[in-house]
Amino acid sequence: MLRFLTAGESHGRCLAAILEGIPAGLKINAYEINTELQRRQEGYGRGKRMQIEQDSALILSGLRRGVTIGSPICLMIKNTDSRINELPDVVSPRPGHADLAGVLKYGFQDARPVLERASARETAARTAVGALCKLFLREFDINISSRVIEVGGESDKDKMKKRVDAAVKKRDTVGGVFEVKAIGLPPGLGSYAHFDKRLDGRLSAALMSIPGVKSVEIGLGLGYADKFGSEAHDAIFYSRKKGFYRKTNNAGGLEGGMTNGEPLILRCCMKPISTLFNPLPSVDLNTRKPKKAAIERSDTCVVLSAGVVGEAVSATELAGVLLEKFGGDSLSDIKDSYKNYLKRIS
Ligand code: EPS
Repeated sequence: MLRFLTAGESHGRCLAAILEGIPAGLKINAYEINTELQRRQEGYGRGKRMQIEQDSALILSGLRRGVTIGSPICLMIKNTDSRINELPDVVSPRPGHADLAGVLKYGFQDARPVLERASARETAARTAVGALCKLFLREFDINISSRVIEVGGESDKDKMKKRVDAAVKKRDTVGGVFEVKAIGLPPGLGSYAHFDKRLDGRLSAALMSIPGVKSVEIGLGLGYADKFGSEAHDAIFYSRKKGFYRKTNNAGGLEGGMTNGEPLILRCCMKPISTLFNPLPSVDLNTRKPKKAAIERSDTCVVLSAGVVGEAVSATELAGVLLEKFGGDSLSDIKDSYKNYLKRIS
């Protein structure tokens, strides 16, 4: 079973993660992990923090001579900006962020302790974990990518940029839609046997847990709503060369909570970032008097970056279900079991 924890605050000493369950025998290249971390920092409309941080992960355990040994892998991403104790109190909660609910939940006097952990900065840790899982999946020719489908309602690249520029001009923010795609998956990962083993549920939870994601669609998603079944479901064909195959993929590669051998297609809506430089009305937590929401350094648009995080959290779930099906001690044993499975189903 694959499990991991992340820890760390946006302006604390570091972001950290411990990943347990990666088998022995996987070559780990820190460069690959750091490439993913740099990808997460990119995107038109990213904020000033991205010029301060050059995120890279230190691998503190779980390796010998660059190869995993089956023990927990500890990753650490140091924060350049680590002024958690000096930064000012946040006394007027930002609509759309965790601020107010967090203050009420924990009984804090201000929202700084809330935003420090609720910040999207945490996704740097999950991106590092996901990068390791992508390396593992690549051993089985399973590859994951993402792309921006829409920004501020526009799907043309130039018009997307114009929407971001318009948001900057208005001291506003803009969201959009990203798509995650996984190819090379065998049928049969995940299970219908118990609701919590359904891979569609697990992937949806992972993606929805990315700060700012407000919807997850699998395949046709909401597009199923106005279709007849005969228009929606993917007819099944067979040929000796291809085995079982489909000519459509409305299911987005998942049926009955399991992969069906087609590409996995996931789409997420990312809400506009909550911090507005032209803030919405809020309330002063001390006086309860009306006060404009706090302004924190932030981004204008993070849809591309959220897609990179989407790849990472999806890779983590996919690595988990692959290990659940094919065992988890050594990479070579898992590969043998995987090969036998592919042979049996072909
Ligand atoms: C982010 C780090 C944060 C924000 C942003 C994304 O750093 P700072 O608060 O120091 O600027 O820039 O987080 C948010 C906009 C948010 O609302 O959580 C990151 O590393 O992705």
